[in-house]
Amino acid sequence: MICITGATSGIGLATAESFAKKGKDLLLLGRNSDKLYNLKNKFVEKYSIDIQILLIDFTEPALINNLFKQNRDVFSKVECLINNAGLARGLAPTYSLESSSIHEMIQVNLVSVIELCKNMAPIMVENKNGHIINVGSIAGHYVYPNGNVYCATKHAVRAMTEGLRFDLNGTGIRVSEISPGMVNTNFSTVRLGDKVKADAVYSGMTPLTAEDVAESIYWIYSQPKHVNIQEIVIYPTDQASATVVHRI
Ligand code: 8X3
Repeated sequence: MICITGATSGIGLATAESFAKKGKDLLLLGRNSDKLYNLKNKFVEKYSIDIQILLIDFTEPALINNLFKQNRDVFSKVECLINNAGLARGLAPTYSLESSSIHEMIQVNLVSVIELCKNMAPIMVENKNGHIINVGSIAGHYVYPNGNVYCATKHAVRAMTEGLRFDLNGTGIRVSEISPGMVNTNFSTVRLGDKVKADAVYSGMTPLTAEDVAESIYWIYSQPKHVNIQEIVIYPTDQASATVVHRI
């Protein structure tokens, strides 16, 4: 069973579908009950797989310990955890950001990821089987103007992923990260709070699609067990760095 966070849109949705197409059962974690159950109904019918849903709000990572305690039997079936849920809220100097936005990014992008890894890893060790794939960002490699807190969370995710690899070395559990550049999802709409401004982010260039990233995630997973792809950094061809983008 493949556990995916943030599966109702963007990279998470495309990743869920890429695994569903291969007949993999899914465990979807998130807070939007309607969207998750609609997705479940669609994929169960289309791909004849088993899908389980557990509702959790990643702005409240303190709840994750209990989620695992109450659903130990479900999590014990997980062979791969994909920590995809994450967001940017605002593209502005730190002192202009709402405190609520700062806390939301840290809770969802970082603390929840740590709590999920912390709870999942011992189960995988006990099962002698498992793979954790964290969705990072090129913002985990470079800090760009007005990226501040978002970049800090993604730098921390990269450090956390590396740290977990040390923790789990010798157990056979694989730990990987994928760090995408510009991907045309609702990421920029959430970040900027405006669809028109978000569309301008990708104007005149060809961004990655969520499916491009999902395909790489599946490839990371599908390597033989003795092969651990530590990280894939994936950019659109039109993007040379966090700040250098070719536009027509
Ligand atoms: C999303 C990519 O470059 O907007 O994580 O930070 S970027």
